[in-house]
Amino acid sequence: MKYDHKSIEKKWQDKWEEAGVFHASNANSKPKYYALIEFPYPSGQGLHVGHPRSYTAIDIVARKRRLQGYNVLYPIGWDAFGLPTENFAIKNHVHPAEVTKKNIARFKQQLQSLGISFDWSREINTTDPDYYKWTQWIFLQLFKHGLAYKKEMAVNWCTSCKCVLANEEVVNGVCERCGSEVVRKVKSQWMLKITEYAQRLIDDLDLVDYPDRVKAQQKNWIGRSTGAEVDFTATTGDKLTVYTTRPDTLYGATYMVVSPEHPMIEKWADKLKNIDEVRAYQAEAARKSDFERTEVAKDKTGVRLDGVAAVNPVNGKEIPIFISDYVLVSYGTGAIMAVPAHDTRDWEFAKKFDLPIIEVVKGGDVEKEAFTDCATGIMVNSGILDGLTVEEAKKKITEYLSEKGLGHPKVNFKLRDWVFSRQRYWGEPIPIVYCEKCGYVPLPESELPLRLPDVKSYEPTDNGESPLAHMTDWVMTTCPHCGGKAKRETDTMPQWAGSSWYFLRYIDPHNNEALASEEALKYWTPVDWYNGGMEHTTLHLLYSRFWHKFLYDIKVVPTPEPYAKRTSHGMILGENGEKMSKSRGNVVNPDEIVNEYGADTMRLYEMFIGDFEKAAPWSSAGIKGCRRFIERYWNLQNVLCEDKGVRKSLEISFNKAIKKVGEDIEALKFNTAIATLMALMNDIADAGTITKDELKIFTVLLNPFAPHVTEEMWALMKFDGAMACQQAWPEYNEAKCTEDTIEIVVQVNGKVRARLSVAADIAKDAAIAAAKADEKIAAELSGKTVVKEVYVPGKLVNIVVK
Ligand code: ANZ
Ligand code: ZN
Repeated sequence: MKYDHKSIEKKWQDKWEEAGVFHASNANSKPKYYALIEFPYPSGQGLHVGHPRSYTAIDIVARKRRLQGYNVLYPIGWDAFGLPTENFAIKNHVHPAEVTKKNIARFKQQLQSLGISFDWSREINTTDPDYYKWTQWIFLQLFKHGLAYKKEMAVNWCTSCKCVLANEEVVNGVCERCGSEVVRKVKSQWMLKITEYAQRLIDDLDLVDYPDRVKAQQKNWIGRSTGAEVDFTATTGDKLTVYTTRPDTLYGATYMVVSPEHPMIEKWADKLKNIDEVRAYQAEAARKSDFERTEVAKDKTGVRLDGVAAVNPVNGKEIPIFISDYVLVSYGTGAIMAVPAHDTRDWEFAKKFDLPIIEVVKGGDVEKEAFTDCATGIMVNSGILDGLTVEEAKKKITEYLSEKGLGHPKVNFKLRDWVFSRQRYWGEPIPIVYCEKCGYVPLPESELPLRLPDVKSYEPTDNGESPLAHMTDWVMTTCPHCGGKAKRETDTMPQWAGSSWYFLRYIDPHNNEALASEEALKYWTPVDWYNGGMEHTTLHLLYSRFWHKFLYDIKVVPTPEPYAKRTSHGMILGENGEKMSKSRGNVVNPDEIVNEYGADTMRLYEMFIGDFEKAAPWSSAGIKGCRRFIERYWNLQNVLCEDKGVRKSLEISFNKAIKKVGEDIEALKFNTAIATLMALMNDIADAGTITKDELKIFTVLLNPFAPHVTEEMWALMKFDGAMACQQAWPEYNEAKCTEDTIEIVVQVNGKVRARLSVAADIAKDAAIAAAKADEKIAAELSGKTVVKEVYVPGKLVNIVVK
């Protein structure tokens, strides 16, 4: 019979759905397993061949877990709010909801054609009012707990998207999405206090299994830094506090710098002789992004505040104060003590403005460059600190300052609060009204969802207001608190809102009373395995950990962390090794691959393409090789023999393959798992025939990778009423996994009772298990209590019983 992927694949997709074999159940005595992939944004381009790399990998894990007897939840949904849809809607004059509906239909059809074992009965959509009701509900809880607040602030403004961006969305000074210039704009914004969770977001990384690079990136982003705050006094009598990580270098401070936005400048305005020059500099700095301002390579600029100076608290020396844009208002105290001998930026600034450079740690040549790498250096020119190591000096000076009331130890974080409002239409309305009498008032929960009204035009306005602001009827409302006139918030939430908690909704997606029932949350959380992109490490992954911790604090979820294990896949590149893109003309259409070669080949190929965690270029030749392998498997039905069981000649091949495929799946080594199956196929070909039992095992091993063809084989062979995906994952015998066997003796209470042939490198547990599985030993042990088990490697097992 010829292998016809088209008829086979559609048939089994329908059968699975009819039988509901991938539906997870919330009332189940089996152990649970929650497998998760980052739900897609249903873009107009349809599915990219990169999507199935992640989905297939976790599908393999999910399918294997089902075969291992778990109740598996592997859900899917749509992260459907966001700019591309809105921009498309503006350009083509269609409602974003219409665009979303169409895009979802296409994505769904494409995903279903791949035979991924999603539980479609739990499909969610972040733009569905029944879903965003709960996104709004969470926002209200944040507001009620003081973690959502409104603030006038300079924000990142994308000149092309006409929209505020979070710090995380600004990459190398440009908009992450469109690559356009990002400028500073002062606007009133909704903010979320993620900074309140900074320490816990670091500490609790110890509770989870994430790749080291992901943990490191999150820690870096949160940026915990320890040092001290030190009070300098200005000649005006005002206190000027700095944050420093190097209090030991205090004697080397030869000038101070305050950020151009520092409030003290206003206070000193009438004392400054060069106030015009200062103002001009402030205006210039306001136009730059933090990225531009803090770039190390950038030429240092600044203006000396003419008319005031500062006094160094430890030696009473008077030093000048500058404003410069390399000091940010939003970090530390917005003011620094500058130590040019030991800080590169200060050194460059001092050279340019001809300021003194005083060496306080010995070991470098501070006339040539700043000596920064001085952890082992000895203090000089430092009064009470002379002769100490840097570490000793840090401790001593901090104690000294604390005693004198001149400073104290201080921890700072780079992490900033999350700018949460967007001046766009296609997002969740923020359920807050503004009343002149009562201020910002939350909508009563009974009024959720606050639906997104229809508007005539989705164009953002140049003055930075959301299109909702034009909807006078919708905007004008009454205050839930005093009943007086009030205005609705017209900004919407960012795209990250819906994805910050979506994995909780899958658990109980049709619940009208709560975001999910307590019972269901208790059963399913945390997510056992979550795979997604590295690009989300400091965005979605961090945001959702923050929301989850908040929900944990208010007792909505039972676990402090949302995801027990996180992994990341590499990108799939074009055949030329470059990123796939329309402009490069190297985009592979998944529909064409599925159509021509079948979903099983596509799946197998994407898993075989290379190291899962690394980028890999597409290869047409590779696709053909995978197709040939599936055809070889299909043709095994022509070489069936009458023998029973696994034949002696293939015993080692099968045991080895079961072991290796199982272990490789757990370690994300899908490519070597497939290579193992290919080697097993070769061994079978050498044997010339296959027994039904051997074919059964091969079929179950291959099933998570190529689910359709294996189902068809199972049915054709009339193996056993149920489907291949409902069988048990095969077991292996450790002793039969390697040709390299040795003989060990098995003793019971010191008497030799059996001799066993086992793998030479057998582990203790496996050796003892093999011993107990032996018939004679089992008989010896029956009815007795094992009190001790000893394994002397390569020699013997002794079991002591009572
Ligand atoms: C004196 C000093 C001497 C410093 C030295 C460094 C080396 P992290 O590790 O990033 O926390 N700083 C403090 N506030 C700043 C701001 N708002 N804008 C720009 N720079 C600021 O770095 C803390 C160090 O960065 C602080 O320690 C301060 O310079 C500077 F040999 O103080 B240091
Ligand atoms: Zn009111």
